Amino acid sequence: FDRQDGSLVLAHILFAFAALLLGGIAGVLQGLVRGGMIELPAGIGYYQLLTAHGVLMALIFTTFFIIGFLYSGLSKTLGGQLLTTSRRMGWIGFCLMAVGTAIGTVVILLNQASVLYTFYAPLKASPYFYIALALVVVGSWISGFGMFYNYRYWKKTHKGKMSPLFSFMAIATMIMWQICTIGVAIEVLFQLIPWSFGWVDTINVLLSRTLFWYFGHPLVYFWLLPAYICWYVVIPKVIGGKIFSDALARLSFMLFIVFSIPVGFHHQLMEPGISAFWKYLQVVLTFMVIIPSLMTAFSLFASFELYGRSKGAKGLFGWFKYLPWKDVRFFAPFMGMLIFIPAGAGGIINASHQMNAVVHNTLWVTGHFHLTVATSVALTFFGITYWLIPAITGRTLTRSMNKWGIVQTVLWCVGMFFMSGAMHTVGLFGSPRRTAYTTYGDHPDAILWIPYHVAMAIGGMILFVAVVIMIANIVGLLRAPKGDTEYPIGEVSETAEKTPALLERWGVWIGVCVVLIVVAYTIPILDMIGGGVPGSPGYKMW
Ligand code: HAS
Repeated sequence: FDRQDGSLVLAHILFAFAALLLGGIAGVLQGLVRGGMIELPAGIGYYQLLTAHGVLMALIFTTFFIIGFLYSGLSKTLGGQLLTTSRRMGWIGFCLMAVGTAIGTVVILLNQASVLYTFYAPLKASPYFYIALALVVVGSWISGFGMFYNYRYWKKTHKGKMSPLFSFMAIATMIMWQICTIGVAIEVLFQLIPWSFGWVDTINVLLSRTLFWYFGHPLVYFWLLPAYICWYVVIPKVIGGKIFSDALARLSFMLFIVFSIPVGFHHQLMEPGISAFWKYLQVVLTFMVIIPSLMTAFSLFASFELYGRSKGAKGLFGWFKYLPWKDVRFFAPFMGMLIFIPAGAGGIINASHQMNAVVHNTLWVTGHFHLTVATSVALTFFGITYWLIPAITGRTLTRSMNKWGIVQTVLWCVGMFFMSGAMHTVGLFGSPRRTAYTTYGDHPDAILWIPYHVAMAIGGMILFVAVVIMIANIVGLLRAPKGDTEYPIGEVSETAEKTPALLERWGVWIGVCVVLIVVAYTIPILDMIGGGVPGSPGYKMW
């Protein structure tokens, strides 16, 4: 692996895990507070810690890890070395994001930004928190442009050729990211910053939430797609098999570009001010964005089965025992996949309007995203780390570190079982998300919830131990014996059909994406700017 590229990647990965550690400390503490097991000293607030936890884990850990991972794959698959300009842009992006993170973290720790990771108005933070967010977003854009620059150069110098699957997927992920972050950038620059500096007195809350969710839902796919890259491209190689179909993999990523953005209203189904018709339309589109995940599930099963059969497996699930269960590079992402089945089913429940009325703003939703991003995605990122760090530093994963990796994965799953299981269950009993410890004046319902909150805290403690082991594993990887570690990139199965050129015509797919965004958002946003839909959606006739 190119040494200069390796430094860029390593900086991102180490920064990501530093954020994970800090976010993990905040997470376990707020979990213990919520469970009524501790009280915070020195005037530290529950919401302050909850904000630090959400921002550092959901926004910072993910973004740094993803950009580092995508850069590594581009370096590997587009000729073994990044272009100098592209690498420089990666460093500029990294520095801006790091400065933004440092400012944001300080402001949160000073209790000047206890607005949670969604920073909904009318909760108001110090303007410097929003400036810090803007720096992170702008930094990620520069990194994204660096990737596009490298990719375009490759396409120009390889006329008529399909780009390598990893690089294609990385570019698709970043295109989605660049389009969706425009929403949050407008919210931050034109609404939150002027309002928090006091330049304007009021803020259009509904519009700000809408701009946030225009970004917020594709954000979850920005987390997911790099995990999918690992599942599609890396895992087949790790198990010794082949990628089932290049065309199917590319199609699923293009469908994510098309459908992942015009769906933000499914986070706002319970909000007045958006008429029922537009909510309905965006729920239909949400059901469309489930399709590429179902295609992914199909493709993964196919890869596993093809490999198993090539080894002589018989029957429907005979392939199961041929998978490399003792290899953490496979085991951690596989547990992520397995858990994504109930996690995704939970998402489909959330997206169904009537059921959303039951679960919205309850701990069920917190349970949902701890299975999706904090398990399926996080475990996959951990699995990647076990080969990525050795591959870029010229070291090897030892047997004992592999074993610790498996222990860490198992602990993560057990901790999440308690935490997310309790969240889902007590959410159905009505326990709200995002509240500090309270018995609501000893209300019988709230008393019933408490044992579940304690189970959540116990799960949180197990997860914290797993975070510490992960950090120790990373230190171990950095000091591992010198040697060569493979950067696993799978080959496509010989039986796969040829990939149609349409699947690399970016303009077509981005065009469809823009049309859908315009259709799904123009009228509702005009309504919001023009004073809103009169009455609540239930009273609207269309
Ligand atoms: Fe979600 C809320 C709907 C996926 C994250 N979601 C959230 C929030 C977050 C989040 C963070 O419609 C909270 C936001 C907040 O703070 O308010 N979500 C969905 C839907 C999907 C979905 C329809 N979410 C995700 C992913 C996330 C994520 C992915 C992070 C990475 N979500 C919602 C809705 C809300 C919501 C509403 C708002 C709730 C409210 O009221 O506030 C879909 O994309 C899910 C599709 C997934 C599948 C599963 C496919 C399975 C695969 C694995 C195959 C396994 C194999 C191994 C091969 C259909 C690919 C098997 C081996 C064996 C041996 C069996």
